[in-house]
Amino acid sequence: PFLQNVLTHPNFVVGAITTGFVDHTPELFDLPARRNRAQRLLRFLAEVAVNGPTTPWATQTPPARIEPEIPETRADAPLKGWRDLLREHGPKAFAAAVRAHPGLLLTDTTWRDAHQSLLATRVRTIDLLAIAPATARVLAPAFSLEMWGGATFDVALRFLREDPWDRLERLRALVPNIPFQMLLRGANAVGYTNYPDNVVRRFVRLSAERGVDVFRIFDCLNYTENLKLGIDAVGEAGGVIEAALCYTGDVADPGRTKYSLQYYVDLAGKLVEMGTHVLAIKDMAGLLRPRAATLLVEALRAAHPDVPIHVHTHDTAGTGVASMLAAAAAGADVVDAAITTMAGVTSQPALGAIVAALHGSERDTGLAIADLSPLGTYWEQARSLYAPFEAGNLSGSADVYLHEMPGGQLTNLQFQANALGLASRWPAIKRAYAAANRLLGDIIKVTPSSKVVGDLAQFMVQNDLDEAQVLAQADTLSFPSSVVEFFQGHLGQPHGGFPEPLRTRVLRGRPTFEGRPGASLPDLDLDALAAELRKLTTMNLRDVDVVSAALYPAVFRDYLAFRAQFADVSRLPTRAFFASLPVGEELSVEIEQGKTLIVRMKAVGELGPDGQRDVFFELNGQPRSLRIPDKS
Ligand code: 3PY
Ligand code: ZN
Repeated sequence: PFLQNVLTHPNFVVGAITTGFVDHTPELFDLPARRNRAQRLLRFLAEVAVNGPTTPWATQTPPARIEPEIPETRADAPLKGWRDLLREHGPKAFAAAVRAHPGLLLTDTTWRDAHQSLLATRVRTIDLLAIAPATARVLAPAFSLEMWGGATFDVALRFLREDPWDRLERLRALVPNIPFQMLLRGANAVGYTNYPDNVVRRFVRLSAERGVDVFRIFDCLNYTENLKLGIDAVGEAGGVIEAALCYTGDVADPGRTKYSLQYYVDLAGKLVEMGTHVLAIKDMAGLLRPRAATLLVEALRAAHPDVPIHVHTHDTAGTGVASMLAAAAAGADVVDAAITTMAGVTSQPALGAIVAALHGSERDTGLAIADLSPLGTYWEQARSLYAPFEAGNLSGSADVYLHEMPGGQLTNLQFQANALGLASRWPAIKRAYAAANRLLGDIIKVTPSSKVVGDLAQFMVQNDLDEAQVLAQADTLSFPSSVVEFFQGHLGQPHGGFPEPLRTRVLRGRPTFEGRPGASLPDLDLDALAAELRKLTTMNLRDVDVVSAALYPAVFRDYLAFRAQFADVSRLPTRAFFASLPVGEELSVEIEQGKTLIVRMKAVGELGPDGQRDVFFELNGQPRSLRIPDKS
């Protein structure tokens, strides 16, 4: 097959072969995939040794040299949990049982939002798998584990070079008992734009089939037309529908009237009418203060006594635990928290703190601090492997009440400002963010509407424009495309309409959309896409891959090319994935269950006249070497 590949390779056919052909053309090695897996992983390690990390770091700090302590689990203990009830009796009975449960239930967000908010979403499957058996046991009483959705899908393919579906399937196998929860961006699915309805439906159906149980569905403008698509798709797939009210403003402040208690109660009424099984309050920035939590939960509880209420917040200012306790006292059924060593600041409030606070009370969570301890220890150590991606906020900040940035975006914008050498402008960016929000009409800010506000804020800082200047010069400024598209109606219709005269001045006659933007998108021909992808890869193409390609066309093609060149790098331990393997250090890589490679890097050679370096390894005791072009 190797010879066959050489003979039929397009470069060979057209005679474009150079002496480096075989080295530069790794896809020649595709067919005997098993045999060449080891070779391709060595190629990856060699590539990182010569040219540095394939995933750029955000800080100067390397991954720690540590093997996180994995708690022992007793294989004999039976695994039971809320998922058993869900599977046996369905979403409606599940919701009723949750509502009837006296204690406060918890969702652990460590596997999704916590690392999205603290570590740029970089946590890899291998480190989730290591702690999954212990998590399945310790958190068996939990409502759910949030482990997918939001940015995890994109970042897995784009930066971690691993398959998000594979993550879902492998974790599911280790955690059969606790419901898995994902964050679905309504018509934006797990992306940043509107997708055709058939893509959203197919994505949701496959997610449910592969193991997602609870779907938290939100829309970045709380636009019910967009929400309806997600709600219907989850309903058709048989999942638990958890439609979310995205929370902004302050319902306890009589001076902030745009997003009032009545606004949220009305919205909740529509979501219940549309068939949601659970109501989520999604406080993506951490603005829900304890008093507001009391008012909001009490109002929703009074309006919908039978619908479970699930509250999500971020601990950005430090009020997270207090707000969740207030929500619990007011009648919330479930709250989100993160394992304590992955909690706080822009992440969720600390799970251990909530458990301790309610211990012995009517709302006791049924979890014990001592049992949680090994999970905390594991994450404390595992987190240090991700030091290159630490957002690095050493404390919370009550500034969030002024700028209202979502937790994930806050760290992301800081990351970008640092990368652009604009770290000293960070205070200006925060002020500009608040100003941009006012200019846009005080909108709900969450992916992707938060990006519109962030883009306008950066534009204002870069061009030294204040709020009044933007308004005065709007006719002539060349606004970021996300801002123009927002005003055109590409995200949907904001509560209270678009601000005028700014909209007219920004659009200058460009077309506008009324209603749900996705409604005018034709269905995507998924069969044609599958056929096209088959031409690109010799990999066994699954239905889920076609959906990945529909959601992220360029990113997925890039992932396929990477995978052909370097095999499944998700099998590499995290330190070896992010940083060059130190010479002499032994690495063990389980490429499939029971099949382990022992790799030792022996040396990186001098730069040759052809611009390449030899990298010498020992693979299971045998010498191997690879030539890698030095890109420096
Ligand atoms: C996401 O969309 O990724 C979010 O976490 C929104 O809060
Ligand atoms: Zn969040």
